[in-house]
Amino acid sequence: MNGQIIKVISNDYTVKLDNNEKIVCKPRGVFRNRNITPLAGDFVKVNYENKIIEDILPRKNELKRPPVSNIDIAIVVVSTVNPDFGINLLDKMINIIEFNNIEPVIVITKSDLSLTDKIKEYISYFKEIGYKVFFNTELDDIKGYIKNKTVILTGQTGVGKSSLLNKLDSSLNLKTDEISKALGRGKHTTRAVEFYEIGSSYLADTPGFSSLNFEGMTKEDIRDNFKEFNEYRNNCKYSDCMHIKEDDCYIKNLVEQGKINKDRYDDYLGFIKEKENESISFNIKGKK
Ligand SMILES: Nc1nc2c(ncn2[C@@H]2O[C@H](COP(=O)(O)OP(=O)(O)OP(=O)(O)O)[C@@H](O)[C@H]2O)c(=O)[nH]1
Ligand SMILES: [Mg+2]
Ligand SMILES: [Zn+2]
Repeated sequence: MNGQIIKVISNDYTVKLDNNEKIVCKPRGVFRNRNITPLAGDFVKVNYENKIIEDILPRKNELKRPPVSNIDIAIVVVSTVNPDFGINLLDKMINIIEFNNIEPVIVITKSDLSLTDKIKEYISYFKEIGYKVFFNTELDDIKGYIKNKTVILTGQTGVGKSSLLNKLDSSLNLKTDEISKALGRGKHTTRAVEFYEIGSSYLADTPGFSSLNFEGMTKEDIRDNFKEFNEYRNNCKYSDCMHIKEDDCYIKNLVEQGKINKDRYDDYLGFIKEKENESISFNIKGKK
């Protein structure tokens, strides 16, 4: 029988079968020998009688932290205040999500506390370049958009990820504030992931992260994950233009004309610098 892993607690894998039944399975011993770990999100073949995961179907994508696979959408939750809205972190999360072939969807929280013109400007800009942006009050729209999708919630600690899940499904009763931090980061629960069924969607809450980097990505990858560059890149003089110091760079012109958001472009320059510094320290370490 086929199904999808929707919950992992140490070596217990809850599989939702195609007939909607849920069973708890163990993985086949051979996975361990081959160093294969089934992930929450995996589509699997199971032996129903023995409750064994026999096979893992090819993954569309997989993430290390949280350890999940086959994600369609990552909801990037950002608050206007507490913690303050920061375009740099948002751009970084979007870049890494794009790199993993996942669609980022932005959800803004705490607009009841504050909503500056600057944030409104960013919201319209993100919409203009093709991203979906919702407020956490637009619950029906969010539900409609994620219908039948496998979704993770990501974002800084305290932005309101668990609160959003509770609002999407009031029967969830997820812990918010301090307690959720302890749970999410606790040693014994780091490998625990659960997808909640909300309507016909699967959503996983993830603990807020403390640091993010561009591990495994090249400078070109970082460039190509800026959606608004791609449409116009053929207008640059050089086909491999990095849009930094090159002559006749169309993208730089668009930034000067205010058609590409300057803050986002500055974040791009910063990310490239960060990547360069990462490579330098890597080389130094490598020589020792
Ligand atoms: N005023 C207001 N408060 C909110 C909103 N969303 C969440 N909060 C509050 O913000 C605090 C943090 O919310 P959580 O849902 O625990 O945040 P989280 O993103 O799950 O945090 P971690 O689990 O630590 O990653 C809680 O006190 C919530 O009640 C909102 O839209 N408006
Ligand atoms: Mg939480
Ligand atoms: Zn260019």
